[in-house]
Amino acid sequence: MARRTAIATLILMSVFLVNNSWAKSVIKLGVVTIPGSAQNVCAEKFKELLEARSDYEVKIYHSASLGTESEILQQIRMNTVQMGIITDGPFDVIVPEARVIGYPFLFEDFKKVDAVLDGEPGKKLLSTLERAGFKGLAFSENGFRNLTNGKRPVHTVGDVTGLKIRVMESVLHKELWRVLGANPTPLPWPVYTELQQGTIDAQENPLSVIWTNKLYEVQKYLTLTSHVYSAHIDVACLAWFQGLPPADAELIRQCMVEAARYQRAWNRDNESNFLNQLKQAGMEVNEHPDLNSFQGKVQQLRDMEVFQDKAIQPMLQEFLQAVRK
Ligand code: EAX
Repeated sequence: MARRTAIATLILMSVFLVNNSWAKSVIKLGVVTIPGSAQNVCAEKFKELLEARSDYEVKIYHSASLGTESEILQQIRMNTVQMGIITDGPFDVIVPEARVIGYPFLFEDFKKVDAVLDGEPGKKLLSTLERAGFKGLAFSENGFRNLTNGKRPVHTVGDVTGLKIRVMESVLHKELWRVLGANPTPLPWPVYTELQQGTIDAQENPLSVIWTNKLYEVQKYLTLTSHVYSAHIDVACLAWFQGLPPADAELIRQCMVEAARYQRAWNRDNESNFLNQLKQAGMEVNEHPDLNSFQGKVQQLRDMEVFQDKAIQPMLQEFLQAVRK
């Protein structure tokens, strides 16, 4: 009898142990960027928070190990990857409304960004993503994007003429740089090699990206254009998310909201640091370009198809009204 009980206990214990390790659900999370990048700061924080509060294990796939941002988005839709922290640019091919975040010169400063993205307009945009199979959880950020190039100092929009510039795989960004007079080529991230080899002359990204990826080694000139604000949209596969126990889903959402808030503060606290380091690394920086000349040109873009599309107009009007408040 005693033997039987012992065996039964052993079986129970092993079932418990096996179950316990197997029960640990793994969440695959994709980012295209290298450790230390803006996306990764958010991903790491999310992992830390969720793992501390639950049995989930978050596996971060970074440095393009899952492919480009557009490819990660497809994998999230198919639930082969459950979550991603993806720059807003590539979303606009799938959900054109996502383009409104990158409406040129929309946000005056980070305060406006937070008011709009954390407010009703941002919430509406996140739910619009459901149409395409994404659960929009939060916005973390890349930041305001600035132009770098290896050819010449850029002061006015005229200096951009003919520059071969790499843009994100985004309808908006390609059109924007065409209107500004450059010669845009959509390419997935990263683009260090193309810049080094000179197949492209220029690119545009926030200061953190330029610093983290050592673009100062291959680009001499930096112009603080802040032409668009660039968010990351932190998403999950909608079908997967909806299949979770509601308390788990809410915990995941909450952890991502907190991680995003933490990451935005990190980005902002470090901006002037990044700029100083870029100067020290030898970049020639134009901190006060003639932004009026850029704004004058993008006026055309605002009246164009990329923003006039009927699907985009209501969202755009909502964003425009919100920044005026
Ligand atoms: O963070 O493709 C891009 O230019 C993005 O900004 C990229 O995710 C780097």
